[in-house]
Amino acid sequence: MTRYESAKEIYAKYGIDTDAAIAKCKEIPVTLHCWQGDDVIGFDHDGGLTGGIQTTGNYPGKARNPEELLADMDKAMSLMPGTKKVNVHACYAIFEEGEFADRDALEPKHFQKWVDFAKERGMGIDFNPTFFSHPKVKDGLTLSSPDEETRKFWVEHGKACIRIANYFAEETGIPCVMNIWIGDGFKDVPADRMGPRMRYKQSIDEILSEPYDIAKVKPCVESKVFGIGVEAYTAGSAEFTLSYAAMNKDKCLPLMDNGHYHPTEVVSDKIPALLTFFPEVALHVTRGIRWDSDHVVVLDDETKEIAQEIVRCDALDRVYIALDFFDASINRISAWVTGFRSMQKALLNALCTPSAAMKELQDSAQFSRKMVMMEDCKMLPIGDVWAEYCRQCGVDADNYYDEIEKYENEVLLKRV
Ligand code: RNT
Ligand code: ZN
Repeated sequence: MTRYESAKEIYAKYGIDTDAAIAKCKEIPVTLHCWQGDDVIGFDHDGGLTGGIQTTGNYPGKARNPEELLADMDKAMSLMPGTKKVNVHACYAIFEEGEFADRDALEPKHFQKWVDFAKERGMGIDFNPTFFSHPKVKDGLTLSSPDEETRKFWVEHGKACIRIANYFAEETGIPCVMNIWIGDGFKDVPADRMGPRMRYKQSIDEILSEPYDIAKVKPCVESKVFGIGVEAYTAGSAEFTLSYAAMNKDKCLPLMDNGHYHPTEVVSDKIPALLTFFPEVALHVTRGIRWDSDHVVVLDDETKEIAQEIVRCDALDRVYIALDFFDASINRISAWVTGFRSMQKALLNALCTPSAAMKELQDSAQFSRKMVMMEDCKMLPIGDVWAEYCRQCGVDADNYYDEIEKYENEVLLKRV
């Protein structure tokens, strides 16, 4: 008997069909963000990263141009099991030699190389307007700016991005999740909290007045509690974005990034709360250490619990799962692969959990038995199911770093 066969028998005693879990896991799209590959810089500006987010570290070999970034993504994806979608930020427009378009004038053609890349690999594309790292961010503000020219510029950027998101959906045949996140806020106690929020609301209204079909383009609003340099106040707070999404349910989705809440709040608990009201919700899965640090996702308790909730709520088709982390202190390809695999492990683990049985124990108030079963589940041989999943997907279950190290020596370290 192989280890997988033995695991299969053990899970069967809990009523779990591991073959079905593996088959299901293969179909769940997880969106891989392009920005881990170059520390959230992109191709349309020379300056550094702004907006209250930060990459730290100076590991050698980061991608310096579109060719390198796409090659690195390819290398990373070759080591990942499962269905991938790619997440592109507007600042990753790929221009022809001598060509340039500012953010308010971006067109679908500036993203044609991304479409080619995605189509060749049978992937969909998600998209993000880039409201940071640009000279038109005025006094730290974009869509909430009191300066009308500034606000308008960023509204035009948002509208351009809707058109590009539509192009992605049309070309790939897969809906495009388009996430609006702004870093607008204040370092110190504001004298006016409502003004920026009223302007932000008006700006999102204006962006979403651009025609689109919600079946194809799925605009999201992502909240945030604070950023570096905007510790006292953010315009797009949790209450603001959630209310906006709730009041505009037919036009957009709420997006929760699990680094964007107070440290004892958990997104896993918010998922069923939102699913009670929204047809669809979107996630950025990340790992914050003490702050919104965007460490690489690992198989920790909260990542597992996020996956558990999506599966328990039978909401795999209602929750868009995207990754959002950026670590510049380690091999960036390894960061991508480890983060993606961790999310996949969490999903496979959730699919191999006897949730229905435990729900019954809860509903019949058998809490002691439920606790015992939950603890027993932690010792089930998920590693053997994972190994079989990886085998079926044609990737190694472990030791993938050897391959990355080879690429580092042969490719990354030559980038000087
Ligand atoms: C920032 C948000 C946002 C960004 C990306 C790059 O705190 O999480 O989603 O990380 O848009
Ligand atoms: Zn995010």
